[in-house]
Amino acid sequence: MITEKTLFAQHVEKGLSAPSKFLSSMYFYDKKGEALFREIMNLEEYYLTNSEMEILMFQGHEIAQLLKDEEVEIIELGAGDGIKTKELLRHFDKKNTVYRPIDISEQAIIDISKKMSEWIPNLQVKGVCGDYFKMLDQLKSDAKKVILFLGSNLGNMSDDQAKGFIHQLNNVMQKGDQLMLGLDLIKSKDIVLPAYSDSKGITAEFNLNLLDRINKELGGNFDRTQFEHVATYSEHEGIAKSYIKSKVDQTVTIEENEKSYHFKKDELIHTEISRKYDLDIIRNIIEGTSLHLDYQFTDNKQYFTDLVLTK
Ligand code: AVI
Repeated sequence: MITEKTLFAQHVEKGLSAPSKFLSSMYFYDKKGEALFREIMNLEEYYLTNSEMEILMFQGHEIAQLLKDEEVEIIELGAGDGIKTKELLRHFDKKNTVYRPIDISEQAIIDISKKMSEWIPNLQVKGVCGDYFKMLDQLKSDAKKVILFLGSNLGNMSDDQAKGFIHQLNNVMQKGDQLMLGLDLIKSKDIVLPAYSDSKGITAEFNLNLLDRINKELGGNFDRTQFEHVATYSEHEGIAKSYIKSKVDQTVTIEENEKSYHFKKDELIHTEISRKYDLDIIRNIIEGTSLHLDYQFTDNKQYFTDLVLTK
């Protein structure tokens, strides 16, 4: 059987042997990475959280009216801490609404289920642990489905990956089901860049934690003082990218792969993309699905958007 560890080791081998080195941001989220991401979400410079919170706090009632039905199943992909979702869920009739957070982390499901039940008593909370699509496929019920994918999580995919993801969602949705997407909007560099290279260095820690993870789980010997976090943002493309840069010429060994990897001075390992959107990009991504873009909500500063799409 292929274990998580083997998959991680294979990914690291592929990424560090490539002519332009890369590692996937998917591997940011071990326990430490999750805690660092929670810290990032609380940073003033990471405007995404407050912007989406503002939309859900002040327009949550209106959004809920568009999503309500006799019976609704609200399925949240990668629910996080639930603080923003709570602002939407509080407008639903508790008797005929089921809230189903889906996450690959069992602990995340336990935590969010407990918190949401405390915040909104009587809400039926039925968390599911596992792969999004496997779980969605199994959720057969007559109730209308509303899928939430908030926090600009889509932005960590390339446009091709996002297309594939939205097409897969479309395939598991029935006519009348809805998808609510929270997306960061394209804006100027002076706002986006500090969100990905904050002054306290939390994002740098978050990025470099990947090296610690390789050391811990795969027996690597990365000396993280010899690497640094680099963030870029192209206003023209609307894409922020994170890299880990080697400060010196160096060689790192990874026991699990029985191999050494060489890094030139200033060589970059690409670790994350954080896509920012406009409506044309979204229309391109949903093209070929039967999803209609019905409503768009934005915060006052027009930094962020929550879109409601209906099948
Ligand atoms: C989870 N995701 C939407 C975050 C983002 O903005 O791309 C992850 C993150 N990376 C650096 N800071 C936050």
